[in-house]
Amino acid sequence: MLKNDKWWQRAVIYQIYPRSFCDGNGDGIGDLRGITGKVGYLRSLGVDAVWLSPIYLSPGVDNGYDISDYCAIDPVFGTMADFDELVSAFHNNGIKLIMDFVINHTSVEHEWFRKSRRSTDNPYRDYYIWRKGKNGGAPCNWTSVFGGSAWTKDEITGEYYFHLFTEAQPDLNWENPDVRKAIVEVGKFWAEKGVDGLRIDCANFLAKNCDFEDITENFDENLRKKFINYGPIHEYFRYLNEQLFSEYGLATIGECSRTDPNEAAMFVSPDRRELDLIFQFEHMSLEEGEHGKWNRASAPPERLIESLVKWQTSMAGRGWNSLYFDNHDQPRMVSRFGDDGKYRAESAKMLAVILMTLQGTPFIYQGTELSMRNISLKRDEMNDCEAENFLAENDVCGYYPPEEAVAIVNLKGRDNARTPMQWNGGTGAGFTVGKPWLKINPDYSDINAEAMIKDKSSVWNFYRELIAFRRSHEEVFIDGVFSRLGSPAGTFVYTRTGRDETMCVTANLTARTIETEIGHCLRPEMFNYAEPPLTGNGKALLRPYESAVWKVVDV
Ligand code: TEU
Ligand code: CA
Repeated sequence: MLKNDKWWQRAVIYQIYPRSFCDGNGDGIGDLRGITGKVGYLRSLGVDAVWLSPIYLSPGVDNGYDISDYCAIDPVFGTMADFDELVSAFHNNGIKLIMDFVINHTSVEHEWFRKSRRSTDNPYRDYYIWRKGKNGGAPCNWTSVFGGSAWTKDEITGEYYFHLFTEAQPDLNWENPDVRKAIVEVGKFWAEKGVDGLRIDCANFLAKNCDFEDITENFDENLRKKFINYGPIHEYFRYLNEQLFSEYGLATIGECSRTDPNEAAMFVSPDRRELDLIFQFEHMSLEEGEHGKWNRASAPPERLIESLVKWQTSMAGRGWNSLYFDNHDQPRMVSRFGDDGKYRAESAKMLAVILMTLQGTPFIYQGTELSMRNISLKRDEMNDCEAENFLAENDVCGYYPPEEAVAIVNLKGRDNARTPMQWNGGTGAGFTVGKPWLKINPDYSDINAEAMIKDKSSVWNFYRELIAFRRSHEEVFIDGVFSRLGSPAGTFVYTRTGRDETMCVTANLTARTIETEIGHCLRPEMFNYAEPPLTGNGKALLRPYESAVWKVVDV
């Protein structure tokens, strides 16, 4: 019997970015039938659930995170019949489905917004946030997450609407109970189609301080306080939980950037009946500087380790952690936290060991199981609206010389995660027979699923073994208490102590060989070099990016 026995606590979840996963009809864009064709692949990898990034009708300004109809499938991805087929294929293979629930904003093309903008007194006006301008400009000086003003003037009524993201993504007005009800109806629609869970986009941004006063000092910090984990946010989630999540037994994961463990517990403590999990961002924000994420810096491994330890210990007994090192908004994890050159395979496997053995629910982003890497794009090859906004702003403000800005986008930008999945070494990488919508990483001749599945020592096979290993030691990896042991900087050594067994994990996050204490009586179970780390006198010698899982055995 597990203490934490909910399906989403036991699951390994795989994220699919549909546009880049598999193209079923040769138009260069991934689609639903492409995904259905890969259910066998997911099953053999061993994942329990899939989180699907948006597939709803959308003009595609933010690749589907700008929705014009919540209850329709975008034709680029297929039809509702294709969706129903996908749900059955997943369920017949024991895979649950989590949909992206983008409820902070819609597209400007959504019917609600088209009605809303028509006049100041129409019934949909209050579905969005409209204000009169001030002194010939925007109602206040707040900026959007993607740069530029958070307000856009609409010619029809001469008023401004509020948007935390691009101007094509107007924010819904969550203060309006009709909006909350309408969103519950959307959720019900998908729940009735058999969906098992929701990943809630920008979950902690829904409530805003609608006084919209100018920010006069500490701009970034004070701006965040206006809409991150603001005021009534918890009321909204209790309402959604009562009306929707609990009603249909949906698992929920809220995307919550800039949230500390205490705030996190307010979302995920079971007694609060709000969300099951959140994606917190601390370990994704360690490198930020003056221009936010647009910064060359990388974080020293010790900072990453400290952040992981902080969340392991502070959430224990209070709420469940989600575990991830990348997603569709982040650079590739092996390029960011490992070494995507000489030690690509070793460092990808080392990160996988940590991902699969900390307490929480691990998320694998598509291609990470292949150790897919960042790509280097020229400015005109880029697609991401966030990068585009930053580069345009940089042209005006000159934060960086233009080539430097492009280099930074290549390090930190979201297109890195969105290049097509590399299925084989043939033309189009097995992703498409057409022209791919975004450049395929030229490394696909070596880094691809077909080659890696055949190679017993590949990153792919290591993921598969780790998932199976985790499952066969479920009690210790799910319920077991986490405890960090002292070890030299750049290494991460911890134990998980369960009812019947204790596991010890040793990981070297650097390219140096480092000796660390590990104690006696450890039996290597999983390791990322051909043989386990060299041990003697209670010490282990960890080669570059070497990691292992050890079982503590009786003397
Ligand atoms: O991201 C929300 C978010 O906070 C982003 O600013 C994220 O931190 C950023 O992309 C990282 O650089 C969600 C989605 O995951 C993202 O793909 C969407 O673009 C965004 O919402 C708007 O819907
Ligand atoms: Ca297609």
